[in-house]
This record gives sequence, structure tokens and C-alpha cells, in this order.
Amino acid sequence: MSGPRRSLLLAAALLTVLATAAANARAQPPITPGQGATEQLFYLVLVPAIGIGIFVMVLVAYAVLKFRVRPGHTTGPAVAKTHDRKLETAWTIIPAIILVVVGVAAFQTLVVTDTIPSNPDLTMCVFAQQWAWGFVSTNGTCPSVASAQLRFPPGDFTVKVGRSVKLIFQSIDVAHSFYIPAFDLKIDVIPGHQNVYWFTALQVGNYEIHCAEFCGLQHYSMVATLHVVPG
Ligand SMILES: [Cu+2]
Repeated sequence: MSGPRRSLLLAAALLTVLATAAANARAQPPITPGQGATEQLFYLVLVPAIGIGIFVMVLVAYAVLKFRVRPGHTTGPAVAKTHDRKLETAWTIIPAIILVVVGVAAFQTLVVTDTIPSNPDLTMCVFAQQWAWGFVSTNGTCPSVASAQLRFPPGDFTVKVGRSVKLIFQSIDVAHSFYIPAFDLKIDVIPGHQNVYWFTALQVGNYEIHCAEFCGLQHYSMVATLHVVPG
């Protein structure tokens, strides 16, 4: 089998594998609405991006092979082509369309991930401190950082499946980042500032919580667990 044909076959196989992974990801029920929306956006961008990447590589390989210097082919055409209106229009309009599609999809994802429910079923104050997470449920306002510092309650937290949870983040010391990998949820926890986020867990389970911002020597040990129990 010739080189270009083998490359094309390989590219087609890779795209098929990716498209199958994307289809599987879509078929999986989301763990949270934000996770489902983020995953869809990820594959919407990834699959065409890899396709375009392969297409460009194939074109480069074709040009290198076809126009290489070899016996009988030592110079280019006498009058080299410098303009091609149709081609230039195509390579302007097609990327513009792709950018608009990705922009609209990203905005739709942001609407899902970043719209905090106005009447959450549960509001949690999340405190970050070297090197633990603390969770205090509240009906709206969180204890001040100063009082949390005195009675910092490190530990896990438990929520019922299907309930909307609003999270209010405060750092007691340095910059941290609250990260639940399974939920595709990550938000900075910064000293002197409250960040707010939310989730609704749609599947029962235990989910790891990590710190995703290097915050000191024992950063790696800054873990907790979110327990999602039947409602
Ligand atoms: Cu940390």
C-alpha cells in the first residue's frame, strides 16, 4: 500500500475512533448538567479540530512530495500564481463559520454551567485552608473567614441526588482551586473574595474533590469526598 493511502486510512481510522468516543460520551447520561454540557462542547471542538489537523498535514505531505526538487524538477513555474480569489474566499469564510459555531456552542455551555440557581435546594459555604476543605451548610450567608479560621470544620459533604447545590467559596489563607474531576467542575478559591458556583448531581456516588492550584508543600493531600446519596 502506498504511503499517502496508508496515511489516509490511518486518519480515517483515528477519526472513526474519536467519533465513536464522542457518540459514546453523548450516550452516557450526564453526571451533572454542567458536566454534560462541557463534554458535548469538548467533543464538538475536538473531533473537527483533529479532522482539520489531519487534512492540513495531508496537504503539507502532498505538497512536499509533489513539489520536491528531484531530477527533472529543479525550478518552479515561470509565472508563479500569487492570487486565487475563490480559494481565499473559501479559507476566510469556512474558518469564520467554524468560529461562529464554536462561539455559539461555548456560549450555550456557559449558560448551563454559570447560571447559578436563584432558589437552590442547598447552599454550602466551602472554606479552603492549607491543606483541607471545610463545608458548612447555610441558608444564605456564610460565616466570616475570621470565625471559620477559629473553628474550621474540615471534611466531606453529602448531598441528595437531583438537588441543586449553590457553593460559596472562601479561602482562609492562599489561593486554592476547588476541583471535582467527575463533574468537570473547577473554580478558584481566592483570599479576600467570594466565588459562587453550583451543581446538581444526577447520579448517586462518591466523587473526589481536589485542590487544583499549587498551594504549598502538602497541596497533594488537600482532598475530600462528595457523597451523593439517593434522595
Ligand atoms: Cu489548595
